[in-house]
Amino acid sequence: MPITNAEIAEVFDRLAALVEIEGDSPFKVRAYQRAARTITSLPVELSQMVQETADLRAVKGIGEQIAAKIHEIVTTGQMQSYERKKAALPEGVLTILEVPGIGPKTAYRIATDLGVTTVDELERALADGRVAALPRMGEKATESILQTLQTRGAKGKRLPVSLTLPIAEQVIAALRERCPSLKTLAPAGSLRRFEETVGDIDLMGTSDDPEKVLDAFADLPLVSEVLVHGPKKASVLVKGMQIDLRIVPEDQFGSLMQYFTGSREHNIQLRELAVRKGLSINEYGITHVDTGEMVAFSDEASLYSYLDLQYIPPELRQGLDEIDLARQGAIPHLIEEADLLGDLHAHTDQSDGRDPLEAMIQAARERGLQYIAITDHSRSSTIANGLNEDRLRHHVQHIRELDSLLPDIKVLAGSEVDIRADGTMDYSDEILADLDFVVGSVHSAMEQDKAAMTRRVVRAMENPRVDVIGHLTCRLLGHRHPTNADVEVVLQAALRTGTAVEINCLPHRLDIKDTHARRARDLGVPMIISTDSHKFEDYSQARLGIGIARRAWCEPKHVLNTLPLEGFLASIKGHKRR
Ligand code: DGT
Ligand code: CA
Ligand code: CA
Ligand code: ZN
Repeated sequence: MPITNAEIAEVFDRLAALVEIEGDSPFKVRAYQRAARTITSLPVELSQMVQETADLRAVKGIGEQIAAKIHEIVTTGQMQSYERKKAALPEGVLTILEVPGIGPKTAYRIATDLGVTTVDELERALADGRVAALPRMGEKATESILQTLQTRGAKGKRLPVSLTLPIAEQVIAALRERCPSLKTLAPAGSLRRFEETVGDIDLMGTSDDPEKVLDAFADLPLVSEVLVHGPKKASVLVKGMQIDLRIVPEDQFGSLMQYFTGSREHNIQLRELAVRKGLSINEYGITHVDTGEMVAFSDEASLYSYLDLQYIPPELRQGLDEIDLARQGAIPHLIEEADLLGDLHAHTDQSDGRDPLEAMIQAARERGLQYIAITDHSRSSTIANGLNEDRLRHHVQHIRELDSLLPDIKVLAGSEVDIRADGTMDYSDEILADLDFVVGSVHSAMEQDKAAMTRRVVRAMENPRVDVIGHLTCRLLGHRHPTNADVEVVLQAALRTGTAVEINCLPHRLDIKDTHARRARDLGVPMIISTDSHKFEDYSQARLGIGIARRAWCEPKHVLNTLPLEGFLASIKGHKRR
């Protein structure tokens, strides 16, 4: 049960904070922080290095002392110096430290001077000015912390699904490594339904030895606080997010999963249906009310089938009309990640991406994509290092040269072109005409009123060279509200002009959102799921867009980049470029 690099890094990060609280030398603090960063970006697992008795000091940034600490945590699962410091801390410091914008010393002062131990209390102390009165705080800082607290990332608050998913996966991976007796382990709740924000993470598992699994769960190095620790269930805090874990025997897993996946509304409707059949549902099974006989379900599909329903994918369990449709056998086969054959929005180091063109193409090939569009920023996006006409010409030429050498992938020479405040495009029509693919996006003057913003986007759609509108509402989760564009009017214009609408997969964007995508689907507006990759790892965010599309009841036919290249190009051209 080896400890992962991410977990070791987390401990070093917290150690740095505790050392800072103690007022020890800043040199030490920085050394631990640096160690955490080094460890995070290490390509090999430290546990493996220790096992192979490799010299850790050979790693740049890891010296004698750090190496000894790593050795200790890998071999014993704990770091004594950290555990000692942690045990000596006043209550609440670690919890407060999880809140973004609060440094170690401030967290300590808030806990000791103000006696604040929970996030709720912290929120009050922020609001009534007690925190602002502390040294080095002030009103501006407290206001921004309060704002963060209210939108994201702390106990009792909701976090975007895109940020929650990696936390859940990290915990699942860590627990799996430590618990060979663990069989199934998967998220339920709002995370599984792919709600836009998640209040807490619900994990469901099966094991013959639940207590052992729950003990290991509470002991995970990622865990900053244990809230509940019982025989069947435990709750902990990881990175400020509450995680509940329930473990049952295998033959009950279907019922457990169904119950805790929700949504509440869906479950209420399901229960009403069951009552009409003389049945009652709970987390353990379905009971025949007249005889008292209970049936257990090891998987969800057999539970739905027992109620004469088609299986309902979690993303559709929203308490709308899904149960009626399942009774009629009308639940569609929803789009899946493997259906995506192309990615139509990617940046390189020519604008604000991290990786060179070659690396972006290579990663797309490795993902098995049949086509991609390279869409660097246009000239007006100066902060994003947008390309002027001259640089664009060279870039396009370079893309086409590379493309001609690669028989297994089509690389389209495109651009993400700014839609200017008046709705005109940032390159001339002549230049646009020479591109294979054009994403039109708003990146400036985002505060325009409804009429102006709507007119602006519609005008861009009316340009026959604009294939798709990128991140239509421009929201940044927790940071920026959507623009005032009238989405209904814009979608109608998309339909009329044959312009596609993007589902942007960047974790902080997720734009358009599920309800907009549902409307687009119902109207027949073509959609494209794009990652807007700024580095090659971003291609894997496609699953976030898939989650949105699935919540919008999308099948492959509703999303253009499920088409093979020829079909995709024909469809784009057929829609617009007559
Ligand atoms: P969240 O955590 O606020 O993002 O939303 P959920 O949906 O994950 O809600 P949560 O964590 O409170 O509970 C998970 C699911 O478990 C929920 O969707 C429905 C089910 N559930 C929880 N408590 C109850 C309950 O008291 N009655 C019923 N019928 N279902 C419940
Ligand atoms: Ca939940
Ligand atoms: Ca929960
Ligand atoms: Zn972009």
